[in-house]
Amino acid sequence: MKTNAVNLTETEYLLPGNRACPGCALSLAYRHILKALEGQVIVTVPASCLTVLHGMYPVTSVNVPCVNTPFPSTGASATGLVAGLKALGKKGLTVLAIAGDGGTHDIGIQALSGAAERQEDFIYICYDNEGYMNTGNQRSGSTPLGAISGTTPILGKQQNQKDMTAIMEAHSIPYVATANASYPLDLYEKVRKAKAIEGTRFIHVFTPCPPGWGFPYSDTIKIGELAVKTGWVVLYEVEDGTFRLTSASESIARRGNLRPVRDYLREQGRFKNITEEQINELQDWVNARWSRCLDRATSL
Ligand SMILES: Cc1ncc(C[n+]2csc(CCOP(=O)(O)OP(=O)(O)O)c2C)c(N)n1
Ligand code: SF4
Repeated sequence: MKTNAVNLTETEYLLPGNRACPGCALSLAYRHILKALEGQVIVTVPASCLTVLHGMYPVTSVNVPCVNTPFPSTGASATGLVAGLKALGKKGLTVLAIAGDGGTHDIGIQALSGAAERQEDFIYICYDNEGYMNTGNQRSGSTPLGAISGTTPILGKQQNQKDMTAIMEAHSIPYVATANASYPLDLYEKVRKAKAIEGTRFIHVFTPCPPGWGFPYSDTIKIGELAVKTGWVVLYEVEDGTFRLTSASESIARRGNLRPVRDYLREQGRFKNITEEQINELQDWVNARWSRCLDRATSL
């Protein structure tokens, strides 16, 4: 049965009163990720906004066990947790490694790539707020072309983001998927699916960040939806090599009408100095990826 707002589990693992900013998409995504894992999970997380959300000892807003790991080591930490559970003969627990884009695309890529190549048995979720937000919005390998950040002031970043999901797919792991906090049920179902699969599973979750991206706290859901409606984010999964568009991306593919990427960019202060040339470059990038996705979506 498909998950909907009525049959979604009511149990909460992310409790009220966490330390994330108002309107943070990470809180919404994390809430649904933990619901999907039903508390049967050990989380490992490097320094990030998520560690801030978890809280400072002796208080925490999360009622699942969690290991804080050094920034480059999330894949290694998850590998060790899986080995430890096996040595203890403990079954039925999922190891969840979850890190930001800085901790995934850049600093944690080596440990993650090694673990995926060894087919270690854990779920890795990258929540992507397209910058090192916890330390004041420095540019990361996921910050887009033209975006202003703490380390790309005035002119914005001069390179576009790297496609981490494609990099993970190239590791031939059994499950990779993209998701978006504005589509929490799609995210929930992908985590449920990943939970039932053995081996390294990777989910990339788009999580808009109001203060870092320069939009009002009340617009988080709208920004996430616009990302999908313009093709900036494509919702899909690849299970054992089979590609499938999901949720709103699948509906758009059937109707065939992406909105211009300009509609997404103009809502955010970080793109206030973007040039026409850069907008055209981003539109070409979006178009090229969308047509690759349509070519792969055999079920359409
Ligand atoms: C080795 C190391 N370098 C730098 C830091 C400082 N630091 C802590 S959190 C953070 C930003 C993390 O960015 P990201 O992984 O994208 O997660 P986000 O903060 O955006 O949630 C940085 C640079 C650190 N803790 N360890
Ligand atoms: S800085 Fe951004 S990602 Fe971090 S807690 Fe605030 S809204 Fe969330």
